[in-house]
Amino acid sequence: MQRKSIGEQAFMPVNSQNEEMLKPVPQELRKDQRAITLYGFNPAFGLPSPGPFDMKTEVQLQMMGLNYLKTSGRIDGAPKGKLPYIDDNGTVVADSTLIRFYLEEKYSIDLDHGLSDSQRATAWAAERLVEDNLYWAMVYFRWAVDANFEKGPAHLFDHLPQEIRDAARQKQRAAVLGYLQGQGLGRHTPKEIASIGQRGYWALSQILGEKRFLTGGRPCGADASAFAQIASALSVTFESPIRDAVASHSNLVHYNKRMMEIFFPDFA
Ligand SMILES: N[C@@H](CCC(=O)N[C@@H](CS)C(=O)NCC(=O)O)C(=O)O
Repeated sequence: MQRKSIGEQAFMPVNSQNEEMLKPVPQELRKDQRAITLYGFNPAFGLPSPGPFDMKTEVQLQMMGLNYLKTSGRIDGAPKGKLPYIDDNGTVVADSTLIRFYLEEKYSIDLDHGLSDSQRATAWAAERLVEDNLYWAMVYFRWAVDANFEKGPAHLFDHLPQEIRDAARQKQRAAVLGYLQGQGLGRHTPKEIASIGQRGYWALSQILGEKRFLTGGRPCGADASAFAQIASALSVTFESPIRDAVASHSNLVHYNKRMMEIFFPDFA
C-alpha cells in the first residue's frame, strides 16, 4: 500500500514563512474513520497533560489527521500499567511508540515522510535521548524534590476520597522513586542529574539549530516527542535545573511556543 505523507495528508501546503499553513486540517479521506480513544491524563501543571507521552501521542494523532477523543485513563487499568494507550475500535495498543507504529501501519502514514535515512536516524536518536534519558531527569526533579512534589504530583490525587488520598500519593511517589533507581538516574546526586540534563538539552538545541522543526520546515514524528518533553521540562509549576537547562536555549523555547500554538493553542 502506498504510504502517504503528513505533508500531503494532514497539513496544508508547507510555507515556512507562515505558521498558519502548518496547522493540521481534517482530511477528506478520514471523514468515515471512527474516532480513536486516547487514554491519558487530564491537563495539569499548565500543560495539556502532566504526562509527556500522551501529549506526544495526541500531537501525532493530529499530525496524522485522525479523529480521536481524549479521555482520562487509569494507570491501574492500563494494559501495561502506564499511560497512554489507545482503543482503535476494539484494537487496544499501549505505549506511545508502539501506538505510532500501529497507526502508521494501519492508516498508511509515514510521519517521517520525505526524510533521508540520515534524517530519520537523527530524529530517532533525538527521540530516544528525550524519552529514555531527559524524561527521567525531569521526573526526578518533579517527584524526588519535596517542594516540587507538593506543588505538582501530590495534586494528581486530590480527587480521591480523603481517607485513601495520602496513602495513594505516597504509594505512587515510592513507585516512581523506585523506577528512578531501576533506570539508574535516581542513584545520582541532583547536581549530577542536572549535568546530564544540561548536556542532553544542549545536544537537542544543536540538533534543532535554526530550523523550525527537528528535521526542517515541517514536523516529523520525533517533533511530537521532543516537544512533549521540552514543554514538560518548562512547566512553570516546578523549579528545577532541567527547566533552567531548557530555558537557556532560546531556540528550544521558541520551538516549544511554535509547537504549542500549532497543536495546543489553548495552552500557548
Ligand atoms: N514508554 C511509555 C512510557 C509511558 C509512561 O512512562 N507513562 C507514565 C506517565 S508520563 C506513566 O503512566 N507512569 C505511571 C507508572 O509508571 O506508574 C510510552 O512511550 O508510552
